[in-house]
Amino acid sequence: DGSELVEANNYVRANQIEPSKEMEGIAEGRNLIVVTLESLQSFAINSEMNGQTITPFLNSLTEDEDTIYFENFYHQTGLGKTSDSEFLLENSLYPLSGGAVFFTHSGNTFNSMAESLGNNGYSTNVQHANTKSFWNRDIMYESMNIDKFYDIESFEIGEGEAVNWGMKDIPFAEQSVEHMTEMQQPFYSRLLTLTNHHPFTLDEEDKLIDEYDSNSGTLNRYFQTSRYLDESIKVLFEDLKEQGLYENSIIVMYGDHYGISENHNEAMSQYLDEEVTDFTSAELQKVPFFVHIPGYGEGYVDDEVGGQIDMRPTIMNLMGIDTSKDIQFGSDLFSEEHEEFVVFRDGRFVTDEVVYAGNVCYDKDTSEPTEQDLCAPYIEQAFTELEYSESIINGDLLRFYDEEDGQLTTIPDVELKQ
Ligand code: GP9
Ligand code: MN
Repeated sequence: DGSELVEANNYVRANQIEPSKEMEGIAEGRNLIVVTLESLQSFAINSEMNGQTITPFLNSLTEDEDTIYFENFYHQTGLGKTSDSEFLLENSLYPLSGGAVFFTHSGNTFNSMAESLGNNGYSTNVQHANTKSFWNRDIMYESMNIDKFYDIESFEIGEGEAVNWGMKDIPFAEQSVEHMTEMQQPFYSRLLTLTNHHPFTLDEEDKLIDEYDSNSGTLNRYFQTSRYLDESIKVLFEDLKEQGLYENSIIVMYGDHYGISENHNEAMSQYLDEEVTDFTSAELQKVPFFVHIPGYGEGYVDDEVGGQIDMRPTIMNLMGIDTSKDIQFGSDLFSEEHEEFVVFRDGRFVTDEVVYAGNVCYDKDTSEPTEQDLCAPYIEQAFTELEYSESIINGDLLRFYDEEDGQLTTIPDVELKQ
């Protein structure tokens, strides 16, 4: 019942922190471009495969003066894969344990980032060259108040421009920027890439590096499709500059989930040159998170431990939009007060000191099991947090929340003490 909202709200308020003053509004009024880097894991960034660079363009961004790159950032998705990452991004709520929330709760009331930006004068859209009903996106995007969905019908796929799941990322990047030239500014445009998706197949001409040489064809090809994805991001940046959209935009990019599952542990251990333990597997859930602000000038690599749940509060603070009255489970990564505690959808968690996986508490420095006591206090918090988020979704509780004044509205059968 609605009393769960009261409890969840109390929990969120008790854990609320002050966003960074320094970063507040740094991108206010600019266009916001968010790119989902399909299946890209952090192990590919600033690394080589048999002497070949996997992501040269993204690597250059990690050293770029206008980019903050988060190297200890984890995905928190479950069965809903890409769609779960979109859900985390838009709502700063956890996805569900039992299925894709895009399918199970698409009729709910949400307070998405898109809706909030829309209320602040932004036109909002998603661009993705796939069938609109995939992951039930067409329905869910309406619930999240996204103005427009540029689905496969909005793209022209010429000869040789499709591979694997559909349109290749390079022509997709080009046409996405063309669409942006027609959008009402300021806009919030979200791009979902697709080529770096299992089974990671490419046309010969798009293979910019060799395959790897393990017993896993999947991992072997993954390096090549990651390399191709990287190239498409370079094209995206070039085209934004060419169209004069670059300077007045902020570009945020994140990896949505792992591309290489635990079925490929043997091949991964060959690549990493170490045994893949439960500890390693948890650490492999790191995905890249880039915040690129043209003209910023003070870029650096940030080692703050964070997760996808933090994207909404972090971005909204950059856009100068107050989220202190929103129900969010994440917080601003740039804030001094940000807590280094990331809960995975399956209950594993990571702090700056420990990793909890397979019911074992690992010391991050040694990668070895350590005293369970060091993890114990977090085990309950992880559970509580997932529970509160889940109860909000299952009860469609944001129906009873007034976003504007941040107050609980009348909840049947509950007496509100405020
Ligand atoms: C499909 C794309 C990929 O539209 O989002 O889906 P995934 O399998 O990664 O969730
Ligand atoms: Mn995906």
